[in-house]
Amino acid sequence: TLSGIAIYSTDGEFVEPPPTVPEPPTLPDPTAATPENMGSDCDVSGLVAVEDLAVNPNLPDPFTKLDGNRMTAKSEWRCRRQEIQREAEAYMYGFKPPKPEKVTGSVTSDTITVNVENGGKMTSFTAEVDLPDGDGPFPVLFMYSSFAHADLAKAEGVAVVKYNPYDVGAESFGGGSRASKKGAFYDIYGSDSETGLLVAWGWGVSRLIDVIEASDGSILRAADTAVTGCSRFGKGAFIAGAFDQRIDLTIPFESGSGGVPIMRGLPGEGAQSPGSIYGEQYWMGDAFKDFATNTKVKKLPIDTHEVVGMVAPRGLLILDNPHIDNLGPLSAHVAALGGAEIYKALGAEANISYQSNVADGGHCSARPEFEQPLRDNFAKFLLHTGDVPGEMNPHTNKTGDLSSWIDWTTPTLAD
Ligand code: MCU
Repeated sequence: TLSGIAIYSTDGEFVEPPPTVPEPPTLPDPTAATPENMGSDCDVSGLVAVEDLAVNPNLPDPFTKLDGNRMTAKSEWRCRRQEIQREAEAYMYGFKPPKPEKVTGSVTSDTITVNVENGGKMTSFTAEVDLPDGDGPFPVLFMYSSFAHADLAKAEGVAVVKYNPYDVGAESFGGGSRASKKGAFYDIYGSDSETGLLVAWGWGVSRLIDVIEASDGSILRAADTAVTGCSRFGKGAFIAGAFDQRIDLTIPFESGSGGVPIMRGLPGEGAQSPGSIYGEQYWMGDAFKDFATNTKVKKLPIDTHEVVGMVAPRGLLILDNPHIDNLGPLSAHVAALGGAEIYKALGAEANISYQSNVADGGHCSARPEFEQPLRDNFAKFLLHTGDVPGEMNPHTNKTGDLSSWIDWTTPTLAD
């Protein structure tokens, strides 16, 4: 970006620097859409310079394209989604690079090894495979570190792949910092990459999928994948699923600020603030610094209801906790409701679920209320043995009101 560079004309007069316009990464082959990002060939122009963004206290209209026209057909979603992705990258999370030049590795019944080469740099990381009983190949649940219901997944016939996100992007206690980012992602893209941890961690999941895809398919099924994590890893699981369209089911668990909850709602319910999520760790990209106050966050041209929409029409099961205000449970429900309007417009309303109607307030704990939704979602999106429609089931004390946040209506889109 060009911000902060003072430019002088030849006679020494100060010339206003051009506005900061975020630039998408250069793609190896801009005409090739990939299964990971099916809109990567869309021409996204018209991202607004940070200085020119207007304050909008409401949730932006997901259906208005960057050219100012509203969507009229479902077929426009592919490239509209790409616009949302580029905005999400440019203002919130940092850019996710396309698949590296070379990804190799191996899948065994206990380990996945990933080796990456790109631009003359190399790195590698591993993940632990935990297979259920019976004969494979099995669908896969990528689990960021741990998951209270991992045993349920295995009992349903889903392999659990335990991934340590800190191998791919280290937090401060692992020696990383915003000024000197650390981990496998940053080995390749540089310790000064402007991309935050949430996208870096998601990139790691994408590379695990690459390796499963390239394997002989006898152990794990690349075509049936899910991702979950809780708390900071709930933020990560949400972003992994939003940014890789190969992932069939995304399960953010008590993700809190920086995850599912609408950014604009955080201050009002006393949740972790935009400033705090920017400062605590480098979860968000460097670009989020321009939005990291309760006032500036209203200048974001998107909000997380549209990141929810990036998952559409794929499976999304949001597991939340209404008993901890710091997590922003009202804001999470509003994001789910706003995102569900995108699912509706695409005819995929049955694929999104929200469950926070739970008794136990313990952060990241196993809960009986989560068991049936998990079984139904595994059956529908991973095992192909069921088709139960998604359900929105917020706790009565933390039920959001979407109408107070929007000034747009959901269009009927042509097929
Ligand atoms: C809810 O996720 C985070 C939260 O954003 C942080 O402020 C806190 O320090 O850690 C939470 C977490 O990851 O807990 C395991």
